[in-house]
Amino acid sequence: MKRSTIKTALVKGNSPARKGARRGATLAGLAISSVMLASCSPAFGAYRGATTQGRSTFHLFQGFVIASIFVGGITFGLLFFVLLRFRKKSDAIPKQRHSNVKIEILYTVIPILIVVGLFFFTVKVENKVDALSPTPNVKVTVTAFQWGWKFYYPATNTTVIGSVNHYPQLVLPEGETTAITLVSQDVVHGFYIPAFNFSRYALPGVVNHFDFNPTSAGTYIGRCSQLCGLYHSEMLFSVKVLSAQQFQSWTTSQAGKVTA
Ligand SMILES: [Cu+2]
Repeated sequence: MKRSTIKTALVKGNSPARKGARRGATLAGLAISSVMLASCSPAFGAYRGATTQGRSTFHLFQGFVIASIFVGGITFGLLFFVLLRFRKKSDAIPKQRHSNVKIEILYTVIPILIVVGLFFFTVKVENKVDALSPTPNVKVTVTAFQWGWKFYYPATNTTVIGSVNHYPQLVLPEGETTAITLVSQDVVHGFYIPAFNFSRYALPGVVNHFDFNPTSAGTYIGRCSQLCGLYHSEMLFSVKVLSAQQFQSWTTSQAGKVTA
């Protein structure tokens, strides 16, 4: 093929490189669409959240992952397009230009808008997770200590206390608001319930308040998420979410008791 013919083909956009780039873009598009369509609401390996608060955190995480798939897809798509479209085809020196102000403004403004968007949704969800109900149905004081947890229900004077050999259970009602007061008796601990997408420091001298609105009955694992000493790994507990009725009978049966 003559050089002039190749040149004409390039100008007309029928070059093999262009076809390759188009094929690459189609494949990238298909890969992204298949990830999106694999499930209507993919969890991306996260817990879906067994409380209304945890559910909001999950939706925020989902949004972040979807945003990163889009950004990554566009970035890699453009990268491969440029690699294929503008690879060396002849010894001719390509058209030289100093800068492209429009593109520079575009790739500065778009990332700023993305960060502002992510920040906006993060603040919105954090406010929702930290919101405290003025009229909680149940109150529990959680005390972290080396190396266990104490759950105290002031309304019924019920105490559930754990030890290194016995993991305590925090019992909560489903569909109701439980106000938790979190304190530490000695060092810094971390009150972490993975299925609730929730973790908060238990700090000596600091009183933390937060609400849980469990949405599904079941038993969930909880643990200390802050290295707090020799038996830190033994600072496990469980959370049992009962129906409101079952919870009522549990509190009645446990009134005034101290259980380990
Ligand atoms: Cu701890």
